[in-house]
Amino acid sequence: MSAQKDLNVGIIGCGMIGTDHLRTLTEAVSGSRVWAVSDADPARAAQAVEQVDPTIKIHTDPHALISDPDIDAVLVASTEETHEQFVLACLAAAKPVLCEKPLAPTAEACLRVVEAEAQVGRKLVQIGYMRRFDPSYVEMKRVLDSGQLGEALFLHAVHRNAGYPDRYESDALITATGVHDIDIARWLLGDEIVSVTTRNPKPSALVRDGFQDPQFLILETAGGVIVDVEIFVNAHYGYDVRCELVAERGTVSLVPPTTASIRHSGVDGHPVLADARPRFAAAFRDELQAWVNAATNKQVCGANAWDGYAAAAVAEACLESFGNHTRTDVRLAPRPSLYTEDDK
Ligand code: ISE
Repeated sequence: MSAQKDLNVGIIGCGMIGTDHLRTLTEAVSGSRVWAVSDADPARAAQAVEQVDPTIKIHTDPHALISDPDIDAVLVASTEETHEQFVLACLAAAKPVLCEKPLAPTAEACLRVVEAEAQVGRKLVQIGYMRRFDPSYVEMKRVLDSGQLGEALFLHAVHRNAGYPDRYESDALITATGVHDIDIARWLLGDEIVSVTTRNPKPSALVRDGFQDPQFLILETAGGVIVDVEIFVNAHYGYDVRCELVAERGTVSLVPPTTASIRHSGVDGHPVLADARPRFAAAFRDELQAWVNAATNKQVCGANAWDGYAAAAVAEACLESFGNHTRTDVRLAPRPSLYTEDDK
């Protein structure tokens, strides 16, 4: 019997995350090969392949990459306003697609993708919520699902970045950053978030006027679990993602990947990582390996299009509450039957 052929992947978007995925797929994932890339800036595409493997083909038109008969699966890492059109084109071509988060900038646009996939009648879309593959979160879910701690009661989450690019507005703390915590809460608890409240402390004096940083979200699930999320994107000292699950008989907390313990100048401590890339290196690698394995069989794993839509709908409710600080219901469209097998 012949060995299975490697999956030929096309990557759209050669910015930081697209180039990281290009490198990880090439160097650390088995069963795939990056066949072609495309970027709105052809020079950036050329630079990315030059750094990793100059034999990779460059498509100037991303739609030509999607329809290239040599491409089996597509990774979308372009700017978020372009995600919808590329994912819809992948669905029309019946090609598995891993789309970076968020699936699209609005819940309405995410829902169009959900509806298109439901029409196709089979799941092809995976969303890059990579925390679902992080060993610490995986262990947290395993312990909760084992039942040994009883039912979940609270989830306390902290999401701090050392610094944030100036081009972003206050909304991005929810739509680009807190959305990871929204997704992980839904996944860990196996429950939909039904209402949200955004409460903001006084902004840090170290950020520009009018930029609300930090922010605080309170999310309530259908099953009555309360999730609180601190988002602070100019925390200065480093990248710090924390999570503690409180259940009836115990708690589980994340242990960030440890490097070395350093004793220096009278202090014994662990260095704080600089950003998401070292912190979630294992998660990114395992996410890509799981996607390649699933896509080889024309399947997906991890967060699906419905998860992408639900996270966006919760984020939108948080933005609504940001304006008035009141408890706001999350309004979800009916879930197509394609996704009901994932119901917990
Ligand atoms: C950023 O927006 C991301 O998407 C990263 O994945 C996340 O880890 C980071 O903290 C966010 O700010």
